[in-house]
Amino acid sequence: MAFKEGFLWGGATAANQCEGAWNVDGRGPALTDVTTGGSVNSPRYVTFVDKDGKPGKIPAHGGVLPEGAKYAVLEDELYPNHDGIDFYHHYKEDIALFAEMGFKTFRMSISWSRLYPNGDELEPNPKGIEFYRNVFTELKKYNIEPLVTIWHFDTPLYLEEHYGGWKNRELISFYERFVKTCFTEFKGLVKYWLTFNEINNTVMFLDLFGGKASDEAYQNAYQHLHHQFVASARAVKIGHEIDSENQIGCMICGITFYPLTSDPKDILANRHTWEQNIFYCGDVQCKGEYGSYAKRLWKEHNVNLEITEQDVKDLKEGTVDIYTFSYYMSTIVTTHKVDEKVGGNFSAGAKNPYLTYSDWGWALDPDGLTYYLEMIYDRYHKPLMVVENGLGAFDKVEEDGSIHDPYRIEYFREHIKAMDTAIENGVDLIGFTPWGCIDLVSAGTGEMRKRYGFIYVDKHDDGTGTMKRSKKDSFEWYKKVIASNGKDI
Ligand code: P53
Repeated sequence: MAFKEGFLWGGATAANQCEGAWNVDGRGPALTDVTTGGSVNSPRYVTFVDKDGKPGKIPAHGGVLPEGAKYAVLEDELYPNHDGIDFYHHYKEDIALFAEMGFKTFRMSISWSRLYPNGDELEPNPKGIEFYRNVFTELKKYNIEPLVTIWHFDTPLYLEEHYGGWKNRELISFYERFVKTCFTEFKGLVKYWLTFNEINNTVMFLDLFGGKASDEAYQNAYQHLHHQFVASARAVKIGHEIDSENQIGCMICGITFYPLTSDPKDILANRHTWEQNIFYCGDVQCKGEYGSYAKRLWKEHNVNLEITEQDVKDLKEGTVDIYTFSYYMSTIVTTHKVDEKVGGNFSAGAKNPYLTYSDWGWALDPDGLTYYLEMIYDRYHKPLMVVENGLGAFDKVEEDGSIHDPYRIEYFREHIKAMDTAIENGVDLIGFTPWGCIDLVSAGTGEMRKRYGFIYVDKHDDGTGTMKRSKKDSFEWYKKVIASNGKDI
């Protein structure tokens, strides 16, 4: 096995999906707090009251709030992110379990609205800072290096409502204030940072799943992204100024795209899909400027971006130190009509006859991970980290409390082999943090029953559960993998 000495084995989570304590110690709400639970067949909804005070809901992906409506928590709805798995009150117990598995690193995110409840305050909430300092100190106790995502889909709700979210340039300065606080307050405790989780989702999810988005939707998405690129670049600069030890990365939702046929039109469409969905963001964040194809993408949807001279300078000066990404699946691109679609959530494309699919319709494709790693390393020559990967599955608790999850072990075994191959082939891969190392709320469907963890949490979709933690079979297996630095899989 080719994993280097000091390879960062660990696990990954996000604040809004695990912390719970959504309104505790001065935390303000985020969009996820007005988002209901869904399932593979039914979407999550965002809830609101309209201008006449009548309750209503819109689909979380692609829904548009009616004129004059306000986001609201409704009485007869369930909001899984409100409780998460209550990491807020269980972090010591959870970190002890991570340490038992031998984690070298732990990926987590900071809830923006825990530090700045509305997002536009001048001073942070001391209780929020105290919580994260306690978590980082606890990790240090076990020599676990925190890997901190600054923004993981959870812009404070107030900024969404009063400023219109990221399509408003003002968000850049609020984010800047937030990151300055993070870098200053947690200096010496945290060295690895990611500026925006799966930044490319904003444009990738526009038309990946069947429908065609409007030009206006593209305009907003590209302007939103531009503001996040500038915010990210400024964060990199600020982070380096505050502590030259800081290693700051981008985070891309890594999907490997394949053409369905050898029709040159499919090959070209596939290349263009990589450009829009994957390279567009990585190129700006790694190379400091838009790719040559960006003009074509904007033209296709009549997009006119507002880009200032200062923006161009910031992008150039704020390139990331490392490239990180999530990897769950590959997807098929074609210009041809297809009979059989995959179904499931986030996977409406053509079915790949060479692959099998998870219960949520996600293609299981370890070779796609090797492909992605090799392709991206060759493009940027920056250290890479796979900061999410894993199998969302139904787990069964046996009468004696044990949980047998050989399917998860098998999944990871194949993906670890895929990483090993890429390293053998020259890729500088420095870390691996499987997603939801402890069960948590799914981002896509809001479910608890879509479980990823080595650690099981007794929490269910109807809101019941004791929050008790227990080890699945994969827990001991992963412990062995880490202890042998990836040799004993
Ligand atoms: P869930 C879609 C496709 C690939 C990754 O996803 C995605 C999504 C959005 O759901 O998100 C990442 O929970 C994301 C995590 C998320 C994880 O993948 O839908 O960074 O927050 O939980 C897994 O199964």
